[in-house]
Amino acid sequence: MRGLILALDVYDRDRALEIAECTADYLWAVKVNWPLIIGSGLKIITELKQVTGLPIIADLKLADIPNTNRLVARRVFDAGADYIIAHGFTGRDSVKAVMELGETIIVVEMSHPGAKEFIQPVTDGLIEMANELEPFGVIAPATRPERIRYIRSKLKDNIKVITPGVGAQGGKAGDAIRAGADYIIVGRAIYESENPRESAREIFEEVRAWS
Ligand code: OMP
Repeated sequence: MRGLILALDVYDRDRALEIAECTADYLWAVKVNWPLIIGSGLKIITELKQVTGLPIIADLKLADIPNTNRLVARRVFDAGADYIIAHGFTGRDSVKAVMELGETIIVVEMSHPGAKEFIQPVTDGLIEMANELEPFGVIAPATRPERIRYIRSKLKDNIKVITPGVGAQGGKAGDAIRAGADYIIVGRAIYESENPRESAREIFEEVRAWS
């Protein structure tokens, strides 16, 4: 199964709910990051679930000691998040603290240019950890389809590859899917569009065409 994830990086509650509702038909899940949590509070997770009926991914990129990761993750899962994104570079114990509470997605490489400085050199180790812990999925860059292909080739089949970087960051949904992505994350190309529903539909069709 392939699907589209909306990165709902707006501050405002009403706008977030409006965009999520009008695009929901084309989404597999809605991803909530710090901008929306800071702007609208943690309850936005519960509200988005009610309005869309879709899984909610809390993209907190947790990167702390196990106890702090646990304290944060517990409240976020309690609010209704179905998945939490955590960094892997903090080590197995920190990641396990999140995984013990719910479904987890581990960052093994990022989509921005700076990811080449420190994250890409340790991607192999992060993949190894993911294969051992078997999280729901890993984050890989849609801006570098060759890296998606590489990561997919090293990863156990039951671990999903989830790729941000389509649209505003220059990646293409079709390229990412052909390289092995299971899910495409798109933010600005949808929520900054004059017609978010139509933009979501177009990307959804592209994902479907290459699936
Ligand atoms: P747009 O660039 O607006 O499509 O948004 C991309 C979304 O994916 C944002 O919420 C980012 O925080 C997130 N993201 C990346 O862009 N790159 C990464 O390497 C990882 C993530 C993520 O974990 O979702």
